[in-house]
Amino acid sequence: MNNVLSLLEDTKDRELLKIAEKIVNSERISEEDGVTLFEKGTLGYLGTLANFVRESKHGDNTYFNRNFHIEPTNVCVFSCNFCSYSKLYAKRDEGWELSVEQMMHIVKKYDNQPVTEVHIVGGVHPKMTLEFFVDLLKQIKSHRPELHIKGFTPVELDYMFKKAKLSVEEGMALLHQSGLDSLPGGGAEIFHPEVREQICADKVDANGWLHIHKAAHNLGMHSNATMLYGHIEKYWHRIDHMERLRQLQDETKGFNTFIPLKFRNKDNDMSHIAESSVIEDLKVYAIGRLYLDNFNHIKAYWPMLGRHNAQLTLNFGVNDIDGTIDDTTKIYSMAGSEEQTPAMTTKELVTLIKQANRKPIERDTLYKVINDFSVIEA
Ligand code: V47
Ligand code: SF4
Repeated sequence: MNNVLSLLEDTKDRELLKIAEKIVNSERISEEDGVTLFEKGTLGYLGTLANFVRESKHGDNTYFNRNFHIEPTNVCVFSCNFCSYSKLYAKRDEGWELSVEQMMHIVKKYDNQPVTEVHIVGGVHPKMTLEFFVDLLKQIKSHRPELHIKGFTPVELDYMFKKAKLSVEEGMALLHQSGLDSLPGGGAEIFHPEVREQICADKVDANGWLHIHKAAHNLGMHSNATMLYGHIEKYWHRIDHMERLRQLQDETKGFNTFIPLKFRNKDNDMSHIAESSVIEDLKVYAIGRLYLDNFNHIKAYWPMLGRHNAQLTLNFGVNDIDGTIDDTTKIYSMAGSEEQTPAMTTKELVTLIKQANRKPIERDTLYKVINDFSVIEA
């Protein structure tokens, strides 16, 4: 423990030293501390501390999951300014909308593949009702009962529950009974209304997002949380966002993973905003690790961040790296991620993790170990 502080002995700033002491003593840092970390923390300082926390929790274990994605539609009634889908509602003919049958065809394509999870997320199409998704969930479960279904953001859920005239609790219970196992982290963006009203004014607000995750947690489901950073938000908006997540996690313990998502600026209404630097990206991951002391896992989603930068994050608090099999999720390639090529193979991902001197561990959605690739060949 003292080793970590001695590594930081060149840090002259008293405030930063105090925060470092809190972290090595497992004391929670305050919102003010969080902002100070963004304002003054150097990459070396933040990396040392985030790595200390990461290794205390997980050693070198670096998790990944074999999953595939279904995007039911890219048409969306909402108009988030950062989204490269949103303009499609007016020109719906140019978008796609999959029938339950077409989605089942995708599920069946993976019949003989060792995937453990399907991640379902897309735009909000008025024709895709709660009933439609209940049918989809039931069909997936009857075809492949052990496949974990992680699906729908509170944006999609809020819309379908309201349309079905059900409360959040009733709607969540119905989906859970129909086969939905957990919720992904999307739709969170930045919670604070000062930012939210400028980037995604018309969709579910912070309280609505948190309410839906809480309802899922109360049913025993787990979920993830994201934060879309690197656009118009200030440091304190990021901390406010993480604070709201930390508070709900104290209450429910239902979150598995925090996933910072780097804003990409191609073909959307925020294209004039420059993307964040790699330095800033690494700081966000490290501070996420330090602030969210009650989250077990911090995940880098490489299709969005780029595989080389994702590899770097493994020294800045990240212990999970997502995206294998055919993860060519279109929302990212449309938004300008350089990762347009098909997914990394398991072997490539294992190599990437080993190059960072970490242990590649294949997990299921709930972090049960499936294969330890530090002792077997990929
Ligand atoms: O909520 C949209 C983001 C999210 C852009 O839980 C953009 O395991 C950057 O949440 N630049 C949806 N990001 C995806 C998501 C996710 C992804 C991977 C794993 C998990 C998980 C969740 O995508 C949206 C939004 O924040 N997004 N447009 C953009 N231009
Ligand atoms: Fe619709 Fe989601 Fe895009 Fe917003 S981010 S416009 S809710 S698909």
